[in-house]
Amino acid sequence: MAERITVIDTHTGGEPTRVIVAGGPELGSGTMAQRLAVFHERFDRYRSAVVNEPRGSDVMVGAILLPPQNAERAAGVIFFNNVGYLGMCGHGAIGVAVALDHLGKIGSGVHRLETPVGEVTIELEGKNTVAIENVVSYRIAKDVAVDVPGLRAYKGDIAWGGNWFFLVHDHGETLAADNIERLTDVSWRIRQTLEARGITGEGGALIDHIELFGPSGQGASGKSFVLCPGRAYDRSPCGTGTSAKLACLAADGALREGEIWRQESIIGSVFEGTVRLLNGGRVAPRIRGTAYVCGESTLIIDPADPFAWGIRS
Ligand code: PYC
Repeated sequence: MAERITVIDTHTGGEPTRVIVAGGPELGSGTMAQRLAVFHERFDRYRSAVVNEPRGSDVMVGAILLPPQNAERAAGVIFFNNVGYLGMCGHGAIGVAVALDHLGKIGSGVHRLETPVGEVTIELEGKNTVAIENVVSYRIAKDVAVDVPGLRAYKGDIAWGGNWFFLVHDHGETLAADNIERLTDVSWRIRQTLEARGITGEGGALIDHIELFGPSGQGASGKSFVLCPGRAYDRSPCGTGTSAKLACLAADGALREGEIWRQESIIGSVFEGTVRLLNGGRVAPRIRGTAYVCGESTLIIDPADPFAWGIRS
């Protein structure tokens, strides 16, 4: 018999989030980190069915809504993409907030979500405007040199914003929408070299997001190109990437508490970020963006369909 999965599609600054609201796998009652492990080990085909072709694409990020451990929280959520799972996802959390409002499950005001890397706050400020307070973010290394074969030497900062990022400023590339193929190639080769050289996040964690920075053409504080783990670029300014950037700015003394940093994406969408300064050079980042519901549908997984569980490369 065919399986049916109900989803709501949203996009946040152009970056899609497909939210599973019913019909997803049964992941138990553990923490979101424990449920992520169950998802990965026993039900990974659902991840592929929801975000990969023929129903999705490399750029699609998925989110599964789950009963929270703490009944006072709005929901638990696990984010995933074309190649695996994300600790947190900023644009995705903004999309989830708008989807929860669309479902009538939350109203305006402050709510909390449980994620595999900790709780985050979502504040629904209007029908489409959401501010999230992300997990505590921090930089662990500044100006790490990496010599990329066939390209050149780069220096980047390693920072956590809910995922691990390598943030590069002096790259010599043009941050423009008509240069995305080149930006993808450069970022991917930087990522591969980091991995080959054993340059990691804390505890040997893979650095799977690369951010190239440059000046904004539309009056924002800066512009970025963000390459995600599955080689798709983020259409939004990337919530966890902006959090990592805010942590670096604060560590350099270049951002005061409450000062607004406007981060422009490679397609021109903008997030506003601020920080609360914490002990040990860490920050609590707050990211504001807008998301829209753009679809409501039922995915059908027909066992007779040879690509029922998605095209997995
Ligand atoms: O907004 O944090 C984010 C994100 C991560 C990957 C894609 N978007």
